[in-house]
Amino acid sequence: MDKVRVGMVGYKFMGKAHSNAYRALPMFFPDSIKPEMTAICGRDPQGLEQAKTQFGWQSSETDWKELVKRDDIDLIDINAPSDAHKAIALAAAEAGKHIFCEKPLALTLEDSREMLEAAEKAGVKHMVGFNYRFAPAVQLAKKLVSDGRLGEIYHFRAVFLQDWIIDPNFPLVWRLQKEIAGSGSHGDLGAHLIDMARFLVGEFDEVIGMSETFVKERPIASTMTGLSAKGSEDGPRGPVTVDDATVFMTRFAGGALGSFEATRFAAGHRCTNAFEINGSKGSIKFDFERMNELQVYFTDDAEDVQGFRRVLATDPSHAYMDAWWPAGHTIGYEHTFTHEMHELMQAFAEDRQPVPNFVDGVKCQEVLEAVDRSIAERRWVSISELA
Ligand code: SOE
Repeated sequence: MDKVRVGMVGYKFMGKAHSNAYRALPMFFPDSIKPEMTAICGRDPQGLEQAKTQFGWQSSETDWKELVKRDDIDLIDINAPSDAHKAIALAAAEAGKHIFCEKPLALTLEDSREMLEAAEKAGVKHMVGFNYRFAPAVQLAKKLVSDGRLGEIYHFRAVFLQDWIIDPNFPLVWRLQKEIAGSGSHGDLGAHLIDMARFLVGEFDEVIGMSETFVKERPIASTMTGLSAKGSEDGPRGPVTVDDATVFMTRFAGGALGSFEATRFAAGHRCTNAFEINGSKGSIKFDFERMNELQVYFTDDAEDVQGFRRVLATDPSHAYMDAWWPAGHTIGYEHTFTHEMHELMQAFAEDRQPVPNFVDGVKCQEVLEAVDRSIAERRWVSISELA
């Protein structure tokens, strides 16, 4: 197989990020299988045409049902809003297409399980978009934990803090509507934290959480692109049906304790996706706003120089970095998607499932739902209850 012909559903924030990754791959990872940008799909013909030309797609479809039927497409890339994921993924699997799907995989655990089952039954490759795993500094964190250099892990604490809806007149966009988004900060941001925790520390055992919707009604949105939207302050308002903030605690199966906070009400924090891990031999700290760096502390450093050191994960020996620039020349958000698509293409080359895949999507959804249950029933919930 020398190329993978892609049909992509959605062309806004994630559509742009994925298109950029498909375009960058052949230039920076010339040994990778080449993704061919065969068709882009969206409902609004005008916006679609503009995206097709701007991003460099060969053709377009306004109906995803037509897209999944096309013989000239191998992979369906789903980055439409969350309520569309399941129907498209099931149809894609039915048509024998490989699937990449953005996170959170589905609106509910049950739906995500159906998607996994359909993909497995069809024998296709499946991947879920937890892009932050692919930051080289996060890969370094994984290596330090896996190699035992932090010793026994005691704590994982993570926050994903944003502030883009702190204005009570920010419009009621799809991300604030349960029937389209599934949940609010929990599924949008918390999902990334849960995946990061599973990647670095392992499976969750039990959780307890709480959440709040601080602004309960907002002006109806007229348009949304990325995280910006327009609406009229004086126009009609509608109910916010998701959480603005969710915090929870966990006990990991391996014995470590974890704490998590996802919020869109942290004034001054545009995209603080950060974690800290404390082990018996040391600690590490990561903050996506300084994504090229990992703070590392080892207990066996000489006493007079003990302290966190800033490791710049940009040497050729750091994951993916030999494909980019000389050491010290940093990379950004978009590179996480290029690395993610590289993993997907590697999975084609090696004929294996990419990682993270729908199994990881389902496991993340289990934790999301266990936290929701814990909040509704005001108690600790064991992940095994959702089996
Ligand atoms: C919006 O909150 C958002 O773009 C998420 O949807 C992404 O998954 C996250 O990476 C950044 O914030």
